[in-house]
Amino acid sequence: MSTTSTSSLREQQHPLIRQLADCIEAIWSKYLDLSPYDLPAELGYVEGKLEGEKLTIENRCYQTPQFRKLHLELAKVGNMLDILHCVMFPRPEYDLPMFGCDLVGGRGQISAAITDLSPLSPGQTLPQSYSLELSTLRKLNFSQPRELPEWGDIFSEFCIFVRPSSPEEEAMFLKRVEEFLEIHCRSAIASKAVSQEQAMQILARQRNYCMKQQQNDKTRRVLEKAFGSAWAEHYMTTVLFDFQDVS
Ligand code: BLA
Repeated sequence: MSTTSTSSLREQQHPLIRQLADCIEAIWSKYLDLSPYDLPAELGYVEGKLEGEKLTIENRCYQTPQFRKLHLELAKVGNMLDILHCVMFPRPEYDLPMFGCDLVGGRGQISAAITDLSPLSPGQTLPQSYSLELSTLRKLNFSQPRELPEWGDIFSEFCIFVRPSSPEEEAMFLKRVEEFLEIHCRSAIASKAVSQEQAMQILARQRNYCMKQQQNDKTRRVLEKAFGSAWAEHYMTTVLFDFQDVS
């Protein structure tokens, strides 16, 4: 399946967001066997108003044999806020971490750039092959690192959370996301299904990851102000961070 159809929103986004969106889709189509994933009705493209500014959300979703959902979202609030949100939800039969990335910017400056391969294995550790490969990546120094919120204990030691302060730092961030995605997609297509028992544990970890992410008040506030609190709750629990209940 081709991912190259044009997006109207993408052309209007901060250049780093545009480049990152292109990079994510290029790596997905290079490695993964993509099929369509249908979002709940009415949630693919949404518009609302935030403080008199138009909030537009554009979603791209796929599934693959190893991932139950690949989600790439671009959002824009007038000229105030540009957002890229991306999560790869593995199927619980595979012992794979959660890839996540969030870029938030406005008026020409990215204020938050975060990316991680977050562990879902029992014991909250990454599979050994990931730890080994990620350890070989060069240590990055950003001049403005940011502190994770309280719910951020889901992230790994390899998580990057910064305010990029120059074009060089933006390029460094983009490159690191590309490295994470290359490692992740190559590992995913080579991975073997785990036992039913292990899958249940992984499912519980995925649920924990999503519940923690649902505690992000900064995301919730933007959505609540534009669409109301019931819609924000629905969107955060069915589109951004949905999970299957552990029976
Ligand atoms: C921060 N997320 C933010 C911020 C905003 C949003 C406005 C604050 C930016 C700042 O402090 O500079 C808003 N993000 C959104 C909205 C959407 C979105 C509206 O994705 C979607 C429509 N968030 C994720 C993922 C990760 C993530 C996948 O969606 C990580 C893998 C992390 N975002 C994340 C973190 C913060 C953040 C850790 C900082 C939260 C804080 O400082 O409290």
